Amino acid sequence: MDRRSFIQRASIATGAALVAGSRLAAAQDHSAHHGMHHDPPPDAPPPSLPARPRKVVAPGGQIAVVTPNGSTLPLRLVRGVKVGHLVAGPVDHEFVPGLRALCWGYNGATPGPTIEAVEGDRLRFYVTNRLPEPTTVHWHGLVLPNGMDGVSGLTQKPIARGETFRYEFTAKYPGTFMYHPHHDEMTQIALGMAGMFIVHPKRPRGPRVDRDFALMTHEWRLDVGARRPDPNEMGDFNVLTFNSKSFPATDPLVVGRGERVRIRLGNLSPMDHHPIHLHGLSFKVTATDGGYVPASAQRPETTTLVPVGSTRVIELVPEEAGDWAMHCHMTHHVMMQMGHGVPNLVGVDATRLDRRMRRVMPEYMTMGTTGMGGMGEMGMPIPKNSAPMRGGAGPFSYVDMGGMFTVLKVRDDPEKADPRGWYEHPPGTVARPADPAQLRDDGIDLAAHTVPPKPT
Ligand SMILES: [Cu+2]
Repeated sequence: MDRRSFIQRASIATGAALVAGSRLAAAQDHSAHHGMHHDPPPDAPPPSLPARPRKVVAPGGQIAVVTPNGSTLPLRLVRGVKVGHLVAGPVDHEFVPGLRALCWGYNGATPGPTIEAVEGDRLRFYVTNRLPEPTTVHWHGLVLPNGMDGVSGLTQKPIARGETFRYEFTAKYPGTFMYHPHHDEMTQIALGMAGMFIVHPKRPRGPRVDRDFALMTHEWRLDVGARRPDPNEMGDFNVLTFNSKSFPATDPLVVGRGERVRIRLGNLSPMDHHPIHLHGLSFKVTATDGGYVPASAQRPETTTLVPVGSTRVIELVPEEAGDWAMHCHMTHHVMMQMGHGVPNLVGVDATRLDRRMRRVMPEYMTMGTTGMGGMGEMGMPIPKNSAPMRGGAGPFSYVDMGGMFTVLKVRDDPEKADPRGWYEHPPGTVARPADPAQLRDDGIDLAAHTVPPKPT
């Protein structure tokens, strides 16, 4: 066994022996320089966000919904009926560069394409099953004839492997809905079968929006090195996603300062509710999958809980330009595979252990004793097909969050903005090391706050 594979095994098998060599020190030194650069990380996928997502799709000038990292289902008008085709089947999916898995989805993607219709539309969906087991499609939140509700055994026969079923109904009410299987849902939803279903109102409700996005939260259990998510997991999910992508692979949401922005959040995670938090502004929840929230009942919020099996529609008008974090506020939901199952070493004195280990491995160093910031960036060897604990390159240093994390990029001229570029801060508007003279001037006495003695 060479040293590299020993390091890998040591860090995976024991968790405690999180090992890094001289490269660690180099990485830490490097991150200490808070230099600005505006290059995208070398392995960042090109964002699929169109520069001007303002195709009008409904009366009253209502614009098309953008699904970051995703797509919209094409609908063909055939004799007054809008016809779409969903193909349920396996998907070789990339969560983030370096981490792929065999998932299930619709039309070769997870989540499936967003369905976009207008109130009153007659809709016909063909569903072809290319999964190894039967499936159905349930149109979550829509009011329709009972036999179109897609509950296997209760309202229809399951769609056998190789079969194509026809669903047909009228989009009676506008709203932000979802679709998913109702046959072996534990397996099929856990493997990625879910999608958004948006019905625009015939007459616009509330102020017209300039941007409209759809984001599905999801969580997965994908053991390090495994190729298939585990649908039996009930608690410890280690891949967290927006539209089945983890940061830094999540497409940013590029919007204009002062524009009215709508974000439609959906949650078909197996087990968890996600408190989705936006920085730098407050928003209102204007609708759920049950309908519109009356203006008199809309509270200002900075975080909204999106429970499993529901949607929350938020509207906001950002007033400050910048790169604003948008993420699940569960701290373990902005963390990836390698951060799970690690023993707690915070505050542990590992001096003796390090001394003994260095007899066999000169570069050994126990990690995690002073906290775990920066663990994603250390260049620690990680196993094939796995993701670091968290994070990706940012304009100042490594961003210590991954998973269910994306960036709301508020720009003065969003049409010209490079979705991969970072915000250029006006001079003097970035937090920086304090100036000793100013500290004195402001009456801050650092000597008054002594550091407690090191525990022995
Ligand atoms: Cu969460």
